[in-house]
Amino acid sequence: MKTLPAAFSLHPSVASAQQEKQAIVALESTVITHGLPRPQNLQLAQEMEETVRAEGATPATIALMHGEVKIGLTPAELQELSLAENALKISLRDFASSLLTGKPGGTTVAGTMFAAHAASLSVFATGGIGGVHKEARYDVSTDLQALASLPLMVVCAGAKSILDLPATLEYLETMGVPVIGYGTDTFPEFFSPSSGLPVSLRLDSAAQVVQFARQHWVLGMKSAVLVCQPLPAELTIPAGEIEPVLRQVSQEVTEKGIRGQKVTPYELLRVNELTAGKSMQANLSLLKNNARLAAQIALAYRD
Ligand code: PSU
Ligand code: MN
Repeated sequence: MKTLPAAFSLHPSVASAQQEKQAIVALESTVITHGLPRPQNLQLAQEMEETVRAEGATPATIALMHGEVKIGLTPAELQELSLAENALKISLRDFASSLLTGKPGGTTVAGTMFAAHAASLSVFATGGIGGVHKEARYDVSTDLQALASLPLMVVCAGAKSILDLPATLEYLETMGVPVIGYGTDTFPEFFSPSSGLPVSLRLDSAAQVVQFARQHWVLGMKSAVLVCQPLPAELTIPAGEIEPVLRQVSQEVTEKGIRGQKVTPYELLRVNELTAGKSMQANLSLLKNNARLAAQIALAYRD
């Protein structure tokens, strides 16, 4: 195990799980600080941790609090984070800002991957990854850069069709990131019906995912393995319903001049409002599904 940078702090349950070589699943926290409203954010965070534990693995929710990079939170810290008014959204450029100001921060996919990798964790569950935005194609999420350079298995539900999905997949291909369809041949589009865009490989079990990742890394590859699990079909929102919403939200982003880190949280909020909460229901369900699969992968990886 590597020595952790001084600002890191491991929750005792994560430290002992590491010592005993138990399965650990890293969980992100932008979904808590910027992705979901209160009180659903805290409830979801607790349920994701419970889901991981129910599978026999240890959850490590990652966040920046009190000037530390915390790998695993206490129940009180999770609650404090969920209520924070001044939380920052922490991608790679934002760690030092949070540590120096002491402002709490929810880590994005990129931020969580960075901290998880520094703490020698290999499995991470999230909802959707960031990608190339439709409104401005030069707005490319740091998540893609992190996926290109940090060797973790990242379980997600694909990406939202609010993004430019063909461009996002091209970027991942360019950067050498395997995109695994878990039980699917096509890239899942979050709560929308499938994109029809091909993944690089379909796999159907946690054991196969682990075998693939080991092979990828044994070769010396440095990238993540992105595991994309579709939402159950009954929870997807029909194309005729979701597409006008996505178009409207995209137009609002352009008209209001929303840029940078604010784009994704604005879009999530508006899609939820315009679908009368359906998108959030789907989101909550897929986040827990992903936590479960990540735990199964972490268990298989330990063997
Ligand atoms: N997509 C979602 N829900 C989310 C995010 C993306 O459906 O909560 C969050 C994730 O934390 C992701 C981040 O890493 O937004 C991407 O933000 P940006 O585009 O600013 O990199
Ligand atoms: Mn973005």
